[in-house]
Amino acid sequence: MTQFWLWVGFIGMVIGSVYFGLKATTMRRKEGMEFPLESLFITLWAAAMYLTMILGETVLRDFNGQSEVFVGRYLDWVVTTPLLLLELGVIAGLRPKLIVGVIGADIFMILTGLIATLARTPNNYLWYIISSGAFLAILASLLTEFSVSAKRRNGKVNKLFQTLRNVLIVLWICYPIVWIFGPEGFRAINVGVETGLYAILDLCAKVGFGFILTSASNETLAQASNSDRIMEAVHSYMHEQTEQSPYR
Ligand code: RET
Repeated sequence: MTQFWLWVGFIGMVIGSVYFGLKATTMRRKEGMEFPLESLFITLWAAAMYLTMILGETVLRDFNGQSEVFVGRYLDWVVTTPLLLLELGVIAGLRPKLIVGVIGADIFMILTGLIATLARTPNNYLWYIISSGAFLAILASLLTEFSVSAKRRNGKVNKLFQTLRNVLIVLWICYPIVWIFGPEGFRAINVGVETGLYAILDLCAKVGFGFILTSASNETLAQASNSDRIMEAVHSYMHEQTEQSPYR
């Protein structure tokens, strides 16, 4: 059962990689081609990490009372979730400093989540709560800073942002729920079911998310990629009094 779902995850990520790879090729030299490229690296790294879990290289056996601990999952997430947030931040036209801050919170969330997975009861719950704190901060920033910034962009880019933000929030919230009912927490679901749920979530959050993103028109992707217009607005605002705006 566990092995079957790891294969589902691996094959799904490979199919996603081929799709995003072809998409990046058709978009070469076009503005916004970083979106299929980023989606490609996300699914490629996930495929690699699924393979290490299939082959057992990133699986700890008989660890602290758990039969199997999948460290590869965290090696996947610590690389891919920052890239997903980067994509969303660029679409929102968010200031780079803020994107870096949110990515910092995200890496903190995944690594403290790994510690929660490795810790014994009851310390695992302490780390779970610490990790969830960072998760709440990320959710809050998506609903405030990201959303406010996206509203300043053109209608189509803002619409794309809102769709992706909503998909991301719904999917990401499922992860800590699976964790708490899984073998790391209350042990209500076994490792096979947990692996299946994570595989489906991972495929939706990576391949599904990337598919929605890269299915937007080339024009929308080019505009989403380009934040010059925002910098233009900032500059002209800052230089209004002194009449030194280079964009006048
Ligand atoms: C953990 C357990 C500790 C508490 C929290 C968690 C959140 C994990 C999340 C993972 C998202 C993964 C994605 C993967 C790739 O597609 C680590 C499960 C809050 C939100 C989106």
